[in-house]
Amino acid sequence: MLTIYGSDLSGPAIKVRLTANYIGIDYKWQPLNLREGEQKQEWFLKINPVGKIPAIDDDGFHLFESNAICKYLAEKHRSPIYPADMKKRIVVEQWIDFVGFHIGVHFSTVAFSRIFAPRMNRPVNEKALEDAQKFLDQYFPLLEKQLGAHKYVVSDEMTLADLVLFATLEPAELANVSLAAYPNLSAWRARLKRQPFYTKSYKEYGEMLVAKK
Ligand SMILES: N[C@@H](CCC(=O)N[C@@H](CS)C(=O)NCC(=O)O)C(=O)O
Repeated sequence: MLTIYGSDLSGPAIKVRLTANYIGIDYKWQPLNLREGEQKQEWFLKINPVGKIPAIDDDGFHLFESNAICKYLAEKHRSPIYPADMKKRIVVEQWIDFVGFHIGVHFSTVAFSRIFAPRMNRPVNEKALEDAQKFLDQYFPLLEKQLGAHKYVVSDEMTLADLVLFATLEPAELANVSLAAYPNLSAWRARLKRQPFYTKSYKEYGEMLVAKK
């Protein structure tokens, strides 16, 4: 049995959960209390020595890092979202890296500053926030172009790159990151939000955050 250790509010954990849902894998969802430091307890450090979520235990096989977990699940279940063909797979990897390095990093800065810092009474680095927003403004148009050329990020086929981007953008409204200037990106997002992999075990991020307050 697969156990996913996570938290409802963690983007990387959301990514793993949505990927498992999309592939159609049965799993046990095990939320950890990050505020209480459950992720640093000895039993969990045996699963992930870094002391972070998400991590999985798949019948004794332990793995951490959300992208590695998603690739493992897709590969294990031979899902077409992670193509077997070498060139097709590398192009998916390319977009996963692009999303991670040029969108995810900056999006996290904005989300942390606008969602979590106020909740945790932490100071906001305004310069870092402004720079992060500028990077997003620079790179969103590229995704807009991709999604204008075909149905999904890489092609007309859904891939892991879509799930990685989708999970990354989940708190957009709450983090006050407007996607209104990107109609293709917005329509792609709305389309995915209507699919069972999302509606099955997921509530809108904002709804969840309010519930957890
Ligand atoms: N690169 C990692 C990021 C993991 C991560 O930063 N997890 C955060 C939650 S979003 C965490 O566990 N924070 C608690 C801590 O650092 O103690 C991944 O993609 O899995």
